[in-house]
Amino acid sequence: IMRQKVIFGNWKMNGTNAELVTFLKKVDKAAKKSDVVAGLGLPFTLLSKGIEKAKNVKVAAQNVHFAEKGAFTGEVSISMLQEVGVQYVIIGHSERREMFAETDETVNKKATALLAAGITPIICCGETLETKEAKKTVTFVNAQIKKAYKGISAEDALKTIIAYEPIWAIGTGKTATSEDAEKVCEAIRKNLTKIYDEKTAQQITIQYGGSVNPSNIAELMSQPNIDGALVGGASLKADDFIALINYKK
Ligand code: G2H
Repeated sequence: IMRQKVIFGNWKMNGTNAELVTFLKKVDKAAKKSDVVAGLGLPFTLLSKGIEKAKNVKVAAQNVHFAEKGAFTGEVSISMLQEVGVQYVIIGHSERREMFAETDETVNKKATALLAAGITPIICCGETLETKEAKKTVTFVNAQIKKAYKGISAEDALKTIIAYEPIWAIGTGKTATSEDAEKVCEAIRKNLTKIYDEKTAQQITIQYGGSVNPSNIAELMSQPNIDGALVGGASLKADDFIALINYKK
């Protein structure tokens, strides 16, 4: 995949199959006419229905285990996701890092395994308020990215998406200013140039996430290094999601 405008919703632990069907009836039509790649991160129980009903909306899982199979109670493998047709997986979301022991190492293992299976990982990174106030955001995020991409070739890196989500902006109503978000996304791209090369770095899609909504998306998307958005709360209502993917209109 080449660098493109990619707006994904992230339903987190929300939604029923019935709600998803109603949502997609409206959103799928809008996605067909939108000039961005629209997608939806769904809980495991909604993936099959999402894939069945969404023709113009990509479907992502919100987690996966890196092992092929085995004694991992409560986990889902890559081939299980492939069986239902999943093509994208969000990995390393800060909620999983904070509450479910996700680490840079497991993120790297998941990214590596997903790429080997031909699935696009959406790799999340982002700093806490404490790190931001200590002015260590770029150092911290660069370290997360470096560890996430450890051992991954430039060719495979091109098949990934990065989501920069400052933790202090998630679900708090506090969005990073578009300038702040741009600065960090620019730093991430510079870091990718160091890890790989300029050409590779220029082709990787970088999303911003953290209290994105219909009224702030256009300004965020107008930043040169912000190619897309990962949207939680505002992706739950069809009308809001349609406004997000039609931010240009
Ligand atoms: C960040 C984002 C979606 P929200 O977690 O991944 O959620 O838009 O609700 O801040």
